[in-house]
Formats: sequence, C-alpha cells, structure tokens
Amino acid sequence: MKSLYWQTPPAPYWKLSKDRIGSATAGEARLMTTAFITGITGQDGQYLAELLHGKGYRVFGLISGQRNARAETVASALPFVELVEGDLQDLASLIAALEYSQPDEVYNLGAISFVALSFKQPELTANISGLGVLRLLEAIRLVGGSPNPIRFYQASSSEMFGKVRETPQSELTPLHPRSPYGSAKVFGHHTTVNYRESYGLFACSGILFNHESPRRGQEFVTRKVTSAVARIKLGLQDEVALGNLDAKRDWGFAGDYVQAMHLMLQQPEPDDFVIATGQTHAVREFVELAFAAAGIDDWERHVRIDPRFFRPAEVDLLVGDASKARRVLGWAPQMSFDELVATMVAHDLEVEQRKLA
Ligand code: G4F
Repeated sequence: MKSLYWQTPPAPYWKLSKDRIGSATAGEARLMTTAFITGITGQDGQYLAELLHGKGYRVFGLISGQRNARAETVASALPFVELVEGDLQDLASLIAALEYSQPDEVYNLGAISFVALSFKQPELTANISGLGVLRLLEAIRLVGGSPNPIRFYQASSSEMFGKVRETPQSELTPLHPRSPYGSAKVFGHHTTVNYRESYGLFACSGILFNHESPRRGQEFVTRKVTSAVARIKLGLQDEVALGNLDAKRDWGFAGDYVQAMHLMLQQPEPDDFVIATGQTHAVREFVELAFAAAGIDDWERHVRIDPRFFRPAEVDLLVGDASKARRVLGWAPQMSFDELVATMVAHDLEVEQRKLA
C-alpha cells in the first residue's frame, strides 16, 4: 500500500518521469481516466472497481485505519486497485489522497452502511456517512480548483425516504428518514446538491434502493439468510434468528447498480437519479424463496423471531420509480429477484461445501 504521510505532496502522476506508474507506462497513464473510490472494501466498491478497470480506468481506493485487514482482501481480489491511505473523518488526509491520485471521477461509497449499527453509534454514523460527504466535497473543491474537472458521485440511499410519503418513491418524493443512518444520508444528499449549485461541481447523487450479491456482508438480512440456509441445508446449524419479516424492500443486484453510478458521471449535466427495480418483496418472501432454492420447504421450522433484530423505528415499505434513470441514462436492472436469491444461495452452498472439503 502506498503511504502518504511521510512524503512531500507528489507531482501529479502525468508529470512523473518514471517509466512505469502502477501497471501502466507514463504515456499510457496520461491517457487513462482515473477513478478514486471510497468504500473500496465493500460490495459496491469491488463491483465498481472491476467495472471501471474493465473500461480501462486507473483505479485508486481509499483505505482507512491501521493494519486494515480488509485491505489485504482487496489487494488480493483486486490487484489492479492502487490503495491510498485516508479517512472520511479527516479532511487533510482526503486532500492528500486526491492530490496524490489526481482523479477524473470520485465515487463516494464509504459509509457506516448498516442501519441497525447506526442506532448504536449515531455520532460515528453522522460523522462518516454525513460529514464525510462534506469533507470529500471540500477536498474536491480545494484540489480541483475552478473550473473543477473532478466529477463526483454520492451514494445516496432509499433509506432517506423512511416513512414514505408516496409509493413508488422517485427523485421528487419528500424525505423522512427513520434512522441515524438515514438522517446522515439526507445530509450528504443535500450537501451534494448544494455543492453542485454553489460551486458548479459536477456532483451527482444516486438514490440506490437495496442491492445485494454474494459479496454482501452477512450483517444484512439477505446474506444473513442465504448463508444460514446453506448451513442448515448441510446440517451445520438448525435455525436462524431474524427480526421483522414484514418489512418490504426493492431488492436488485449490486453488479447492475454500479453501472448506473458510472453512467451518471458520463452525462453532459450532473443530476440525481433513483436506481431501483420497481418491485417490492417482504423479507418473509426472501426467506421463503431462499429456503426453497436449497430444496427446503418447511422454512418456518428453521426461523426464530428474535426481538434483538427489531429496530427502534422501521422503514416499512420501499419501492422505487427508476423511470428517470431508464429515460436519461438508458439504465435498467438485468437480474430478477428470483435469480438474485438463487445466485446468493448457490454461492453460499459452495462456500460452506468448500469449508467442509
Ligand atoms: O438488510 P438490511 O439490514 O438493509 P436495510 O436496513 O434496508 O439497509 C440497506 O439498504 C439501504 C438502501 O435502502 C442502504 F442504504 C443501507 O446501507 C443498507 O444497504 O435490512 C432489511 C430489512 C429491514 O427492514 C430489517 O428490519 O430486513 C429487516 N430484518 C429482519 N430481520 C433484518 C433482520 N435485517 C437484518 N440486517 N438482520 C435481521 O436479522
């Protein structure tokens, strides 16, 4: 990993005289579009890095903390990503990271993204998921100058709709967050719009509805369920403890959703877009389908309701209207709900079987 703190600010990479920079020659690097991704260790960061690398981008990823264990995972899974140290809680480190990487596009996917955790650590959540957006925008404003060539993507969230005022939810639906996470995301969303309007930054917000994959963390309900289903199928455990099965979510595939992020930054004008499938399912349906995908019909026998997994305030129903994204970006989700559940269950069965072998 490259360390920034004991160096004087380096010259932008296109001014370096070295023969090779990362995996590219100096000449090649000059022609490559450069992306800078926060949240590189997460599901979305990894899919986005792969997408951009496939398009010929040079990709930098922000890594925080001391001996961050997940940095090693990224380094082996995504060897083309150039990791730079920095933290969304530390403006100076963001300025240094942007000066070092000289990005054309910045994708802010870093956040405390687990809603349940945000109730337990609300101040940390506000600091990283809310103020972190402000710090990154300030860093872009200071490093990019005026006119500012850096394009910015903010990972806004359907959690901002919270206690929904209308269904389906669109870019114009009023916001009513129901968690510290949702409130922090509202701040980040409005701040992004404000920097666009105040400083003319090319700043976009993607209001993404839930998006899942085999790379999803096991704290989220979908992966928690598919992982448990695999273990139950193989006789490694008998039940899974869950909270509210009645909540409804609009679940899509993360690999489809990162394409929308990239498309937003290729438009002639910056704007905000809802990204969703337009279909909603109860958690109960996800659970039933996941068990069925593993050939288990009596799912209720394996599910225990545990009050610990209920939240102080719940978002009961989310379903997005992504017609603007379809019209302007030409974006549409590719993977169906059934396919998503089946893919995640198949992946987790493979993971558990590999552990047994
Ligand atoms: O999987 P979840 O934890 O995702 P949630 O809260 O909808 O948030 C996710 O999607 C947002 C987009 O709207 C993102 F912004 C956010 O970062 C995150 O990716 O919970 C989904 C639903 C909730 O209603 C929850 O109460 O599942 C319910 N649930 C029921 N039992 C559970 C459980 N959730 C979790 N995590 N664990 C349970 O045992």
